[in-house]
Amino acid sequence: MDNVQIAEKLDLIADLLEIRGDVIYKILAYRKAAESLRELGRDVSQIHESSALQEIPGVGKAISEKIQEFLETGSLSFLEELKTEVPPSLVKWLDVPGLGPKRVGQIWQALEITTLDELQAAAEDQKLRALDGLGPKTEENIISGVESLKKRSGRTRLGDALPFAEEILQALRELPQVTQAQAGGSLRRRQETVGDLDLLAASRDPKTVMETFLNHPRVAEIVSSGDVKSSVSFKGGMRAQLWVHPPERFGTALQFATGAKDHNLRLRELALDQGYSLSERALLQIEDENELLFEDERDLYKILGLAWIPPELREDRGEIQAAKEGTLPALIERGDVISELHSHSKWSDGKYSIMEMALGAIQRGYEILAVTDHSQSLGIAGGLTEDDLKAQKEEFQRVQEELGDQITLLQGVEMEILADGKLDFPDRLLAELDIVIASLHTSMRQSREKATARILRAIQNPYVDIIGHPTNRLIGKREPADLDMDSIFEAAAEQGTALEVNANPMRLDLSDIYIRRAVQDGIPISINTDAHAPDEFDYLPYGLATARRGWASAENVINTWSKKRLLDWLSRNQ
Ligand code: DGT
Ligand code: CA
Ligand code: ZN
Repeated sequence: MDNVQIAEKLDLIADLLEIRGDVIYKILAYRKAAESLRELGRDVSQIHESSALQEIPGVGKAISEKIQEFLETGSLSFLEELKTEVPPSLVKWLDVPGLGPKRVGQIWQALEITTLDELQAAAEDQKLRALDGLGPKTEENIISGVESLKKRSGRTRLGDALPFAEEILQALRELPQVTQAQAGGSLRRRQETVGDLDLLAASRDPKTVMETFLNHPRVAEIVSSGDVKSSVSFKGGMRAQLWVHPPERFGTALQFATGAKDHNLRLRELALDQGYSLSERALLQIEDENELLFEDERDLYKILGLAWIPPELREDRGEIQAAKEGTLPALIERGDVISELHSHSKWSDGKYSIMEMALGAIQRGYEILAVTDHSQSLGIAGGLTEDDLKAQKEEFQRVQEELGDQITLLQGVEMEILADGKLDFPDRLLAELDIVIASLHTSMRQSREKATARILRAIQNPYVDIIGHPTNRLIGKREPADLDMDSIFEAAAEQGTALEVNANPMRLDLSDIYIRRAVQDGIPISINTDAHAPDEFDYLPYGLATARRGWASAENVINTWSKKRLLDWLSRNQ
């Protein structure tokens, strides 16, 4: 069992205790321990082997014994007993917006129902209003809550969906009958999660293409199949449809399937104004019913008088107007990025040396690499003390000497913003470092006021260059910290502190909407992979795509700035 699996079990215990109505401090203890385990950065079984479980923050005697039982037996008798008392399916109810543990316990005990479907049925049959404190309004909220929950679950993170789709598309591209194959939908728009894959292929022989698709070894079930459109679900649960179009219609079809729906609606209105009817198949001149076909979707946008709109912008957020006026931003591209400013080595919780990380960065064409290991208070993630930093500096100098002008290394730190708002290092020490990222990793459940004050204090420190993964959310796993983003943007704009777009596909933090706002407010953005190994430098495209969805150009992103400009900026307050 790894850290995340055990953390999930501890959270499950907390949920079940909460539904049962146990005292809150006991519940919080389990949650705190789960959070520590997730953020440990070290294998909990190793810690157990060196008998140091109780040194993990938030892990006392009782919880350490439970972790030990998990590690040694793979299960926990306490949890098994608890499950016989409180059905674990009730935990799903907690995800229904507005439904707290107390209510869950009340409904379960009064109506003796345990599943989400039963809950929905009870609300629809108006059985809840008979209970103490519940009324027709609660029933309505539960019905719509369960529906949105069912819609939400089953989405796949971009980082999983993209390589998967590429594998399927590659199999299609290898067919001689296929002239091109691409994904449309939310995947092509690089949304942070995707519902299903919308795949398109251009071919004059749709039958063969469909056959290859339906027989792909990853297909678990064929939902529907036809000559030009089929729908499947894959092992692991992802769903996809494939359309096969003749090459001369591919551009129009791809445009349609890319969406988003609201973008398409607006485009269709625009076409109508110009006397065209736009469909998935063609642009029809209404007057003479002449079909205009587009192999390349660029020509479709062109004939409508629009600049080609990058898919990441197609969300009906003003992009069609901008394309009409010729004011679309020149979005940032991979080739613009020359520095990586957030990475870890084995000095803290990374797995590779500074030299190995540097070689990985050189291989990927970077001019500058900052290695920013954790600071002392994240002790269990191997956080560095002042003395460690001194020793580390010597290693930086040695590696830099050896590598010469192949790359410029920056010694930095990813400094903890402590629970009470203090920073983990004094200014005197920060002033000596080349770059300082300040991040929040712990005490995520604080009030909005407290959590916001922590970030503000970091922004206002003149030595802090970047706020790392500002909301600390994990997509589908952990809600963002409750922050007053208005004050954070205001402070960052005033101080000129950069906000990070963390490219790890679990994070993508800031997210697109906030990036757009940072761009509008003139706040510097830094796109970083937070790599703990050289391979993880390859998360960059996810960060870039998210920044593009936020309308960011190269100019907005400090990782594109020349070495001189970046170094000047880093020493702006020294
Ligand atoms: P998803 O799968 O939930 O992540 O989101 P999308 O954007 O991939 O949406 P999906 O899979 O329902 O549909 C794929 C694309 O097909 C969508 O982005 C645009 C197009 N589309 C679907 N339904 C309609 C529609 O009713 N009208 C128009 N204009 N386009 C549609
Ligand atoms: Ca889709
Ligand atoms: Zn980091």
